[in-house]
Amino acid sequence: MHKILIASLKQSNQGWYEGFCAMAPQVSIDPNEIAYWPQVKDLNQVEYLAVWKPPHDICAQLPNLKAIFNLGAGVDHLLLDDSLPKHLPIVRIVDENLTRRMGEYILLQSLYHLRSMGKLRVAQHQKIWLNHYDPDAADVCIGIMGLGELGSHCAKLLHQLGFKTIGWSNSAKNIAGIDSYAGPAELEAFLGQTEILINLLPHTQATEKMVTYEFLGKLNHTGALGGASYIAAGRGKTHVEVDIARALRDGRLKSASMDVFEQEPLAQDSPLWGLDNLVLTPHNSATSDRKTVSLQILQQIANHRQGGALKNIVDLKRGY
Ligand code: NDP
Ligand code: OXD
Repeated sequence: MHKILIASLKQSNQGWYEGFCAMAPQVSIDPNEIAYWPQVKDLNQVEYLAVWKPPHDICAQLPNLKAIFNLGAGVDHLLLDDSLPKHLPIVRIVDENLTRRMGEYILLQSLYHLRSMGKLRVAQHQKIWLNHYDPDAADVCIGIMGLGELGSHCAKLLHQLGFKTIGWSNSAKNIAGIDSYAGPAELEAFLGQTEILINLLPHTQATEKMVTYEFLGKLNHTGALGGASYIAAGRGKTHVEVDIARALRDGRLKSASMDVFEQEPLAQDSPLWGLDNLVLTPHNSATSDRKTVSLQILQQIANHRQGGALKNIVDLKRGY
């Protein structure tokens, strides 16, 4: 009987199913218990659902569901679905592999902007030997919005690399070497120092369209970097793309890296594609690893079946 159902985007549904089946024996779960949408025999038997952007209303068809597992870290796509049952636990991914990948992306992009790689690439195309001096990382302030699982890991890496590193979140944090700012009251003080702004916020009502042209105007534009840079890897709906394009054109932003967009895939006619001072990546800064994520979810299911508590449950009131 199918007790565990996977419902992901069409292109990854079967891949996740294969990942789950391969990992199941490690936690003594019979792979025959696993199915992927819509190839499931009896919807009444399903107890655990693993999803990424599932078909709308799927939960209404599963009367004996005990828990929903999100196949990624961000749950905005799920919480926006008003058919989602509010009484069931929703579990998100907190995974070392995913955290490490995000760390790689943020380091790569931070160094790209510190070392003026965009400018040097343009010079290379024009065969110009550009005499250029970059500032010391210790003189450049990086500010991370969102000091959760991903943001706090990135903050530690950036601090180790020598950047002056600060962070902003809902609640104050105590991370060695990182100055912590919290809540709306401390946002301006945070932005006023920040030269490279990293956005690792979840998409919630409170964060929607937060990063605007005006918001970017509050960054530190006169620091050692000689301007401000923006790196977005949380969610596209937390910023306003036309404002970012405008800021990149008129110099309010010196440069940017964007992995997340208001609509994905990014529309062919978006002005962002053509900007030399923007590094654009297709929402792949930290893709969920099939092996580690499948195993983690199956471990949670095995533990829950024995009466254990689920970990990493989403707080529906906060929305992340
Ligand atoms: P967490 O829930 O661990 O952290 C979220 C952080 O944001 C917390 O520090 C939280 O504050 C802060 N925060 C939330 N709302 C506000 C607000 N209104 N004002 C200030 N701070 C706020 O999430 P993760 O670190 O695991 O992931 C962050 C996001 O990254 C995900 O939600 C997802 O959207 C995105 N993501 C993108 C990926 C990609 O490939 N591009 C891959 C994986 C995730 P506090 O700590 O006080 O609660
Ligand atoms: C996630 C993502 O939230 O891949 O995990 O965006």
